[in-house]
Amino acid sequence: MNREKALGMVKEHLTEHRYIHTCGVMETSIELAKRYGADEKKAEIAAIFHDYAKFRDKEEMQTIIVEEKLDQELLLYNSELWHAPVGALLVEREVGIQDEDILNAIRYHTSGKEEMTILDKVIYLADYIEPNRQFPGVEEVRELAKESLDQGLLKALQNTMTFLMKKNQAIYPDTFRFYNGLILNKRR
Ligand code: DGI
Ligand code: FE
Ligand code: FE
Repeated sequence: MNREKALGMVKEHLTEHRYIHTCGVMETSIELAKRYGADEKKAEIAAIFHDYAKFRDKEEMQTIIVEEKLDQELLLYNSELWHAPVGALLVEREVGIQDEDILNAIRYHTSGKEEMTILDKVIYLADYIEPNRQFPGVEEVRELAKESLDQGLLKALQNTMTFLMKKNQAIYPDTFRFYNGLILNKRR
């Protein structure tokens, strides 16, 4: 699928703000894919569709999680996590994308998981550092991302987990596994 067609398909599902974010993730994903050796075309398509389900009704996402037998534990955690696995399913079903590498990058873009491919990591990090993002700590992660994919990810995860913990929010197990994997790999 070409970029224009993909952007046109996703645009009707997003707000203006989220569409601008999506374009930023697309540009940053391609840069990171070049730098760290992921498939640039897959990175482009995964980035364009990564937030496809962001504005679905909670009830619709809940029904999909139950009926499609996604991880039922998701229902215990922040509903912000749901748009990633639900998005992967809907992008396959409604857009017709079948490439598992692309679908996985969408599926794990919010939580991460223990074993992430380079493409999964590229999308996760691009989502965090794309140029329209403005929050404390993002500049430090942008700098780290120029030198090391894993160092950038580690700082991004530390920021996110600290942020969630300060708000008394639970940390989804895959997020912990992603974090632990990065720490344990680094020591190897
Ligand atoms: O969709 P975006 O806003 O572009 O970014 P995202 O897909 O990374 O979603 C971020 C949201 O997900 C943010 O509100 C924090 C939440 N989140 C991420 N990891 C976890 C989490 N929430 C909980 N409870 N636990 C997590 O591990
Ligand atoms: Fe998202
Ligand atoms: Fe996003």
